[in-house]
Amino acid sequence: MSKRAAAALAAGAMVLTLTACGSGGGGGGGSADKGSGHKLVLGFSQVGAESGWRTANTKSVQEAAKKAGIELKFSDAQQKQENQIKAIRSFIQQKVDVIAFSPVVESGWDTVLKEAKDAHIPVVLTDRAVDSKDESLYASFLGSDFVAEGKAAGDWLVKEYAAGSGDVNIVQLEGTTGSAPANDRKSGFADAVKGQSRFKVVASQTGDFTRAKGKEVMQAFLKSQPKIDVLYAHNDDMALGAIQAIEEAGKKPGTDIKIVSVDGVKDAFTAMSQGKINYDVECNPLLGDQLMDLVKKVKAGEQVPRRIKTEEGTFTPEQATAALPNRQY
Ligand code: GYE
Repeated sequence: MSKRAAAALAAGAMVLTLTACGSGGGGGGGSADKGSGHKLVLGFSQVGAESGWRTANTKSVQEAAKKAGIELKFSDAQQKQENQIKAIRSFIQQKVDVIAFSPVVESGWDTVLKEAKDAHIPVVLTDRAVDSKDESLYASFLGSDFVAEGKAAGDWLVKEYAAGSGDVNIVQLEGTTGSAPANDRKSGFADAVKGQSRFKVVASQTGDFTRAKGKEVMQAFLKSQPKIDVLYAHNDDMALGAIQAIEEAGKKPGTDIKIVSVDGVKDAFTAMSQGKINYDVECNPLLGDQLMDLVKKVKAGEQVPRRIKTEEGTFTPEQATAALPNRQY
């Protein structure tokens, strides 16, 4: 039986018990709801397991749910929107208390979000945003400012080349097509170099946030582009894949081709300490505790902010090397 139905039954049973005066028509038969200790049930649809960032994020969510005493129904969408839509519909059917999800792409959510709303199940967005115009379709969005991240990467580049005046040829490895971090990291970066025609993005293609695709696309860039000065990768995993491609092509990553990336995962910090990545913009995956807090508040009907931004920094190789021993992800 669903929690909600069980709760309704239990409430009905209480009224019955009162009128029937101790006839003991208990409504609690076999349900996990013990007395008043109803465990909040959260349905969580994760993007996939495409990157080190994602693995850390999943772990954070799972650990935080346990700590908060929340029953987590976890579903991995393997980077496919249709899987997420299916998972959300299944959560609705199971009548979970709250649904949280990290949308693979930004668009195409209105129908399923409307279904959740009609079922009176609040939805919290975590990590990635949707482009729905109707703000009543979700309670809050917890995650990073991806435009600011892209801007920070571009600002670094402008400073790095401040002394020269020649053209700077940039190749860009984009995240998953249509995803909020790919869209925003691209536009934030473009904004930072806008109006300075010497910064030329000579090739830009998706690497789907994975090492394998990052490597594959970088190999193609190396073949098609006669001169590459800089690689801007929308995440560390693609940068790490690209580093392999660059090395296999007999070039030195970080020297022959400068690399600026986003995330700040441990493996990237290691690469930075070896001089292979020049700058990394942090994106914090440890959202679990904040998410559970938000979920509880939403369920309790408390007012929550529509947008909660994650705090994050940037790292030079020296800073990354110093942070490496204590890096959690
Ligand atoms: O940067 C990337 C992951 O949505 C912020 O998704 C997240 C991004 C992260 O695959 O590594």
